[in-house]
Amino acid sequence: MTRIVVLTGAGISAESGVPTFRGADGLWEGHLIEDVATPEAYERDPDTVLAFYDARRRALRTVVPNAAHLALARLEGAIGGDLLVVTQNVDDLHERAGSRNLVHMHGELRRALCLACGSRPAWDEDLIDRPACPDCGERMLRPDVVWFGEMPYELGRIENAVVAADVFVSIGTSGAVYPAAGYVALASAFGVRTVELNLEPSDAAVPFDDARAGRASELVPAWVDEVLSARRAGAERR
Ligand code: BV8
Repeated sequence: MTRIVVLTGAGISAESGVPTFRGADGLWEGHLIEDVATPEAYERDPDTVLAFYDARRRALRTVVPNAAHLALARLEGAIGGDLLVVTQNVDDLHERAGSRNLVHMHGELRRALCLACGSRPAWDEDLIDRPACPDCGERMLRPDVVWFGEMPYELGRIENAVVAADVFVSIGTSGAVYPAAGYVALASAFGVRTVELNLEPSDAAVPFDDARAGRASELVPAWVDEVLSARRAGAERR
């Protein structure tokens, strides 16, 4: 069966109203992402960083998944474990659309990380008031989000899935941030077919076998329909 790894970035959530990082509105509450998404910024000015993430966590309550998130969940419903979605996004729109085979390589807005005990509790409230960790009681919670210079989550699992896939699909990402931006080159080196569904061609490390320009809410459902009809045709031939 065709094993598919999908990598998503901010562009898949753009039509849900979640601003991207490097588009025209690429500032977050007036900040450059590289200036606030770092451990140094948190050390230097924790309140600014905590307020930045509190605002983004609260904003999640005002947005809903779009047709692209729903199409990926529909694909998982049809092919189950043959699909893995790896997202760079820290929003919860893939989960709310129904995706379960999902890796948040850059963490999640709706989770906190305790600097005292290391626990990662689900979290929906503000962190600016230094609430107590539900596990150890210490007041040292930060957003469970991977900042620049920090190690992303589940890299081994992701790389193993990419090299073993039949198709690697990159959706809504500028290919600006590593190691995520390197996955297309890894896939290509292992003979995996590569597809890009993006508003405009990204400055990818290597060219995609199939690059389609357009909005995710249109490109992704159409691509999922193609995959499912090809599987049906294949099943009928057997
Ligand atoms: C690390 C969470 C050590 C925070 C984020 C080489 C190797 C390894 C590391 C590096 C390297 N070179 C440099 C580095 C360091 C650094 C890095 O890559 N820096 C860049 C700036 C050069 N990387 C790191 O620090 C990473 N950690 O390296 O650890 C290591 C070393 C080796 C191996 C392993 C580990 C950690 C990076 C994680 C940072 N955290 N996010 C938060 O969200 O607040 S990054 C943030 O930007 C996002 O999470 C995302 O990952 C990233 C890129 O953003 P995109 O998702 O692509 O969004 P963007 O706005 O850029 O683009 C949107 C795209 O969508 C556009 O193309 C647009 O055209 C398109 N679009 C828009 N609308 C639509 C659309 N497409 C379709 N439909 C639409 N409607």
